[in-house]
Amino acid sequence: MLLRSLLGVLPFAGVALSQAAMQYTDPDNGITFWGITDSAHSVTYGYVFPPLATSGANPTEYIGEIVAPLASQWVGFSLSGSMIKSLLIAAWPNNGKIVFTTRYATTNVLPDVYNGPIITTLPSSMVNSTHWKWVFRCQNCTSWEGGSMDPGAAAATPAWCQSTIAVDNPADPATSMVQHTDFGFYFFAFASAHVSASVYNNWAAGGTGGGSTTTTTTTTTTTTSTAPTATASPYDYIVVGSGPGGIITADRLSQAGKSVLLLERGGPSTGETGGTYQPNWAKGTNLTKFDVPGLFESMFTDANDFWWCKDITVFAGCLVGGGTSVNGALYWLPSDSDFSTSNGWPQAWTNHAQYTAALKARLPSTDHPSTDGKRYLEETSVVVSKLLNNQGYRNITINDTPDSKDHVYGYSAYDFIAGKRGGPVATYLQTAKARKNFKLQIYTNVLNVVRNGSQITGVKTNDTTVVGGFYPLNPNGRVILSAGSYGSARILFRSGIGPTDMINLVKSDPVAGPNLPPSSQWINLPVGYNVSDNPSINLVFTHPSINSYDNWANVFTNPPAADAAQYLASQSGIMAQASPRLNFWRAYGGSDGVTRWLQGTARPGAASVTTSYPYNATQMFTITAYLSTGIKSRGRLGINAGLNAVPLVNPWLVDPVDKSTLITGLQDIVSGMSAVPGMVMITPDNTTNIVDYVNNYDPSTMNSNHWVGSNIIGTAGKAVVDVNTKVFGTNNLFVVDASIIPALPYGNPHGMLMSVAEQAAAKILALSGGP
Ligand SMILES: Cc1cc2nc3c(=O)[nH]c(=O)nc-3n(C[C@H](O)[C@H](O)[C@H](O)COP(=O)(O)OP(=O)(O)OC[C@H]3O[C@@H](n4cnc5c(N)ncnc54)[C@H](O)[C@@H]3O)c2cc1C
Ligand SMILES: *[C@@H]1O[C@H](CO)[C@@H](O)[C@H](O)[C@H]1NC(C)=O
Ligand SMILES: *[C@@H]1O[C@H](CO)[C@@H](O)[C@H](O)[C@H]1NC(C)=O
Ligand SMILES: *[C@@H]1O[C@H](CO)[C@@H](O)[C@H](O)[C@H]1NC(C)=O
Ligand SMILES: *[C@@H]1O[C@H](CO)[C@@H](O)[C@H](O)[C@H]1NC(C)=O
Ligand SMILES: *[C@@H]1O[C@H](CO)[C@@H](O)[C@H](O)[C@H]1NC(C)=O
Ligand SMILES: *[C@@H]1O[C@H](CO)[C@@H](O)[C@H](O)[C@H]1NC(C)=O
Ligand SMILES: *[C@@H]1O[C@H](CO)[C@@H](O)[C@H](O)[C@H]1NC(C)=O
Ligand SMILES: *[C@@H]1O[C@H](CO)[C@@H](O)[C@H](O)[C@H]1NC(C)=O
Ligand SMILES: CC(=O)N[C@H]1CO[C@H](CO)[C@@H](O)[C@@H]1O
Repeated sequence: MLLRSLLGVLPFAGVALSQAAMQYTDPDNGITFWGITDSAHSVTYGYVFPPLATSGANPTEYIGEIVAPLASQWVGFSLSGSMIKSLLIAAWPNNGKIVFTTRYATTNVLPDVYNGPIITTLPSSMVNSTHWKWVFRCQNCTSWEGGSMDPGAAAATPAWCQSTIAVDNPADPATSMVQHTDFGFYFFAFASAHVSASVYNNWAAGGTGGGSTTTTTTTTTTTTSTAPTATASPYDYIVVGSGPGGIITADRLSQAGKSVLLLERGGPSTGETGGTYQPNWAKGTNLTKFDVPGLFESMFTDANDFWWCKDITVFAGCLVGGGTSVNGALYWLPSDSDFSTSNGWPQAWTNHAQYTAALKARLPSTDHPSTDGKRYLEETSVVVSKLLNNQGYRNITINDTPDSKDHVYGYSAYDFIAGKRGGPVATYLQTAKARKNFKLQIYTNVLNVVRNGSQITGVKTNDTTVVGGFYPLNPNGRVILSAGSYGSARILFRSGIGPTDMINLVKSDPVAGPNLPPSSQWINLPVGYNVSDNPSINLVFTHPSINSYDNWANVFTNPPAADAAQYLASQSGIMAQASPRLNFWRAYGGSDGVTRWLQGTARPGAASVTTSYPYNATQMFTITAYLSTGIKSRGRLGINAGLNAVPLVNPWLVDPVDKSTLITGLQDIVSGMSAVPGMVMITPDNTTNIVDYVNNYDPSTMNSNHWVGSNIIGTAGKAVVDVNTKVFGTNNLFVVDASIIPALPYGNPHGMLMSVAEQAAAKILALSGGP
């Protein structure tokens, strides 16, 4: 990445210091920092250090935070006070998460990305409707090439810098950026900003509060808070997480007469669940952001994005419905291939027909979601169908023949119902809620399962109204984890189940560590390995017939008045559908003898465009090409020291034939362009060929949010759950969510996952020894 300009060389001499670092406690995380809030931009810069060494070298780390109003597009600092030959750290918000960069400049141009510091973003980092906050641990951060800062200094002058101009590519830590728009210095006695090792280590591991402010202070206050005395009622089944896996399982178990507690860490989503977050234009109705299909693209551009799990570094929905309350709702009934042994399934799972039929009966699909039966904004499907007709594709109704996935295209299908988001929340959750033996409890975060060896006795939650936050099971009761590919893996680590390196991170955490069972009871399973996600690459085009719908930019704040009115009146029109319009599939034989499938999704608008030529944004549309069934690449997910869930090894295009197949697929797509007069590719444009485009594609934007495999189903020694979805080495712990799926299906996975949940619930009920 080329840097457009530099952070700048700050003149140091002669600057009058108007502020001095003071001690304050951040109310959100309870961490005691020393720092300032600059008077010009109201940006807070805080730091706290571990104790100085009594002999030998001082620790080389600290915890810092930047709290900035959204007007500050990016903020940086230099603890040495110099901008050249010094460690520069900058951060900015992007899609509800914080992106940070470490830089170093030797001259007054081009601060390069600098390697060496080990930075961990801590869980209290967040973005809300007014501010962004980055709380981080910075290790190996007190010295750098040719310089250092002294954490024992009695007088130092760190610098801050701030910009009202966004970095060029906010998703990319290595992005170019123009020079800061303002900067300043202040006085800081680093020597006073230290806390005890235990307090520091707690905060550094993501813990909150509980800090004495200096190493010399001892706390003698007695606690006056009253501990809860109520004990939670036991249940036959405790299901953790109300995503599609959890909702369907909980519904079927409660239908069978079992008492079921469904615990969800997030809050309401659609109006039906009590959700109230809605655009102004829908005020006075029960239609929320999560109900209106046309608001899908605005999930990624809303500053108040409370629905994303803030402690998972990829997109994951933390609200009732999980991913199905925020996703594009593309809904493909599973094929036989999706459940085949060649796709990793045990033989006992291959006969999925009755479960898929049960799903279809509860949750039909539609490729014309508008309640008037008409299709809207279909210019993109017309153009792309012309492109594909020329290449031997057939036009089908996709969910009529789920096994047809080679050289076919059709209108995008969804599980929208009556012009609104449908999915498991609108169907299965409603039947469950009508039963007396079912309870959904929201805003309850499950921390770990509580177990005595292989026997699970219940779950520990953050609920402070019951003793120990503990929810017990009935005798023979069972726990089912449905917290998603990242969430369920983390609960397993925190319960002493998984690879030893992950459990040791939990052990080091002052809050979570003590809840682990003794190491003699740890269960070593490949939790987090084997993860797969579709690699996806966008091609952006223009065509004179396209209406990009203003790239969906104003759908939440100010959509075309007629479209909003039509939707409010009858849930019809453009707002009754998410952005995709056409989907297509093609099979590719690989040089390694393996067949891989390519899925295309076409939609008006584009997430980003890179071209040096002028183009007409009103006419742009995107084809996303995903590689699905057959890919060999696998990654690994896990947790970091702050217990945030993170990808540890990226799963995209690791296998060379995956990569060459996707390149061939992209080349095929564009090869037919001459048959469509007026169609121009603007990303990549004609200065970049497809091979270079793929080679230089930012991996973080290859993510399709279709993570599977972290708790892979299979045989003992190779997998995490057995043929009944029971976690190996336990008597009564199960996982039912996307994490058990052994390999990606042909298309976006939630349709297939819901059939998995139907089948899993049947197998769990049939398994002896339960309640
Ligand atoms: C932005 C985006 C777009 C997508 N688009 C599509 C699409 O168009 N079509 C498609 O088929 N798929 C799509 N997907 C993927 C699909 O949504 C997921 O595969 C699916 O939601 C996974 O379901 P799940 O049950 O495994 O977990 P999730 O849906 O992730 O649900 C997990 C639930 O558990 C809760 N939870 C997590 N941890 C805890 C805890 N410790 N205690 C209590 N509760 C907890 C969460 O809050 C959440 O409600 C998309 C995903 C994303 C993120
Ligand atoms: C610490 O950072 C320096 C660069 O400043 C780097 O050379 C060194 O390898 C890093 N040390 C560790 C242990 O990461
Ligand atoms: C956003 O977070 C900041 C920092 O914690 C806080 O001061 C502010 O009140 C929050 N705003 C809202 C709307 O919650
Ligand atoms: C909204 O939902 C509530 C509760 O289901 C219902 O009583 C009310 O009539 C609904 N309002 C509208 C405008 O649909
Ligand atoms: C597919 O064929 C049907 C029937 O002829 C037609 O109505 C539809 O528009 C075609 N689909 C596309 C995307 O062109
Ligand atoms: C438990 O965690 C959830 C999700 O983070 C949160 O909304 C809730 O307020 C927490 N409850 C308590 C008592 O802290
Ligand atoms: C744990 O299980 C063992 C046998 O499996 C039993 O002897 C012991 O009493 C149990 N401990 C508790 C605290 O329940
Ligand atoms: C851009 O495209 C739109 C829609 O085709 C058209 O109305 C408009 O005139 C075009 N603008 C330019 C500058 O060509
Ligand atoms: C590349 O595209 C630009 C913009 O569409 C066009 O002006 C130019 O002629 C093209 N060059 C070649 C070599 O096709
Ligand atoms: C079923 C399966 O493919 N399991 C693999 C998961 O990953 C581990 C570690 O790479 C392998 O050993 C397993 O075979």
